[in-house]
Amino acid sequence: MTHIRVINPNTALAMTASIGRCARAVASPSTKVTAVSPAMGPESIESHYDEALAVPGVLAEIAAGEREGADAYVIACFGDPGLDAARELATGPVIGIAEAAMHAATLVGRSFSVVTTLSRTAGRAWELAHRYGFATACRGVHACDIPVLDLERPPARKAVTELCAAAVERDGSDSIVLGCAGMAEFCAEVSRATGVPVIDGVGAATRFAESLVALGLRTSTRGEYARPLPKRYSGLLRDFTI
Ligand code: 2AL
Repeated sequence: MTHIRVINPNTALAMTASIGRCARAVASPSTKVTAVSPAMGPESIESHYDEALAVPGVLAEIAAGEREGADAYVIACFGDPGLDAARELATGPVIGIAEAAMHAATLVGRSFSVVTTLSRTAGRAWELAHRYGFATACRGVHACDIPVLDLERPPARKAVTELCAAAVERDGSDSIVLGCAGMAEFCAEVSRATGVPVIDGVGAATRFAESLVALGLRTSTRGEYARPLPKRYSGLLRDFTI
């Protein structure tokens, strides 16, 4: 059995449960999905400050997964917080949902639009599109200006769906990438409303993680992603000493 640890980098437990449902809905029957969130960190991630302070909790969850023998990890926040550091720590593959969604989008069309939460998160989405090599394919990043934790409230689903439909028209794009793990459960509805492929990064990352495990592929330890050098960590970070 393949064990995938899906890490919600924020501490909102209702969102972790929703992320777990979305990952399990697409995972194969022989995959065990464990959805977790860190014991410390921000309740939602919608600034660079939130993102930076979410990373220690994400790394603690990777360390816990290593102790439990997880085969692969998903980082289920659209900023892909701590992805490089997690790869240095984990034995198995680690996939971020933004990276998974953007890769999936470019396998089913030439272009995509991202629909995100607050306007201030658009810069990070563009930064990741550039980093992953998809800046040309990404035709627009659109903010619904609904905070992450308000996505659970009923009006959010309609607002996000309408914005996705408008984004496809405005950008002339082939697909939609949902720019927050809290939107994962909107995927089917947005697909119906827009008529284009809609990519929820949680599902895409879960399936990519499974595929890499099935292919026997792990993060290369040859260069940059080698295990971090042992050294002393002090103060609040003392438990992170390797
Ligand atoms: C996110 C996300 O996926 N989780 C979170 O807390 N914030 N992304 C976003 N664009 O706000």
